[in-house]
Amino acid sequence: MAERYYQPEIETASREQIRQWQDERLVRQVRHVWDSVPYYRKKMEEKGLTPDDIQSAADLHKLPFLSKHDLREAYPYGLMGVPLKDCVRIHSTSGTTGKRVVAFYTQADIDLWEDCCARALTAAGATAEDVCQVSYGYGLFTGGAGLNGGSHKVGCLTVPISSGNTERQIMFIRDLNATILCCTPSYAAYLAETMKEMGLSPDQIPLKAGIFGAEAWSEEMRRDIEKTLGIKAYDIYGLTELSGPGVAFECSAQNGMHINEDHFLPEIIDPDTGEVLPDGEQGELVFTSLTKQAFPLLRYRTRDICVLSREKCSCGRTHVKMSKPRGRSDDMLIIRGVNVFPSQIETVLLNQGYSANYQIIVDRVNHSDTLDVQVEMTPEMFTDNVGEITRRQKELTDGLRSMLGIGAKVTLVAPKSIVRSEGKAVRVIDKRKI
Ligand code: DLL
Repeated sequence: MAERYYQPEIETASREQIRQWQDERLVRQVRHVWDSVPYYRKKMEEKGLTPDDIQSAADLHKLPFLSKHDLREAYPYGLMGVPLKDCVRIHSTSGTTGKRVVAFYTQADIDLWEDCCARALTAAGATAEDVCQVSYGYGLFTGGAGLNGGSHKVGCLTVPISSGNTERQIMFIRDLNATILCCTPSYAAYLAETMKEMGLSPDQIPLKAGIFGAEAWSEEMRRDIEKTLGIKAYDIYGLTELSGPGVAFECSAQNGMHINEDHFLPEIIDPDTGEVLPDGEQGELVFTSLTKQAFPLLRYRTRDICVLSREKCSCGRTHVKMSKPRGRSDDMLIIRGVNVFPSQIETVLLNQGYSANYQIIVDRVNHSDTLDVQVEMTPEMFTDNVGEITRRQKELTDGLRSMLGIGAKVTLVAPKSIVRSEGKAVRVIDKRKI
């Protein structure tokens, strides 16, 4: 059997050991930030804190939060923890919700990031014998670079194809016998749809596992992709501000993602009050990076809403698990006063046999919010029988009403009429903000 990258001394360490690493690393990191990041030092001073107030992870709650707002205010160099000459790379977010976030890396930061990605690949079964096709975008986005580095560390033959050019993607998967596919779940669904149309059955597709993340996706979508491609589909989570993919990853249990707690210390807070919530309660995920040098964020509010669980995992790993984010608190739509997460809508659609090709359009007409959901019919259900379409639309409207508690206008559209995504899918158009 091929050698695995697995690091049981870290990944299955006792809780006491993990806590000890966190205590030591937090104390060191707070001192590092105090000495080298005036922006954060000022925030600590405003709260009357010095590094001496942080003796262990139990003192974490005393520290001030950092938010996206701080990152924008400090843009581009204000949160750096080392001189520019010690940095070797930047990555950046797409900036769709405002100014871009630019994150800096030393070589040590890159190494630890790639190590986290290698753990994720290993948990999905990758060894040096695998061919790993990295179809996340390369460039400023962290997906391509992160999984590329992780794949190298595992020793896979890495195919750095980036996203797009679907025909070429499929050609390489088949010609090079790619066994691991890394891309966004929406792109995986598109690749699966295309291969199905080409008449390829799962046993004609060499892939065995997929590492899909960077956007929210449902269990129903996982089942669809797994079935069409004949693979196991694993979730991976991360964000540019903390390095990129690999902050957390799924294991064979496929029910939650182990957070790499030796590098990232998680908390769940009430997004309205900032109060720390106990494990098992849903709230906003906050991370403290314990080991990063160039961009050492303390108590960074991710806006992602999820639950932490410390139940024993069948894979043997002891690091805490986060649930799939159920959406971002800033993705949450408030429609006629009701909180609506796009993932709830997706669940209804997939449960009724539709694909994840849909678009949610929110508008305000005569001072009242409107919710329109455009859904593609699958080729199998496609019909021009008006009675049948009306029946289906009503079925979906009823399903959405019982899930969301509000009415939505559903329009069924022809297969292939909604634009496919090669990276993160844009599924919500909120015209109220325009
Ligand atoms: O999306 C990093 C990444 C690349 C993760 C490839 C996984 C795979 P950003 O572009 O900075 O970084 O976006 C980060 O994406 O705060 C979440 O809201 C969302 N996100 C990331 N992974 C998941 C996931 C990358 N598995 C933001 N499920 C995060 C749901 C996710 N949402």
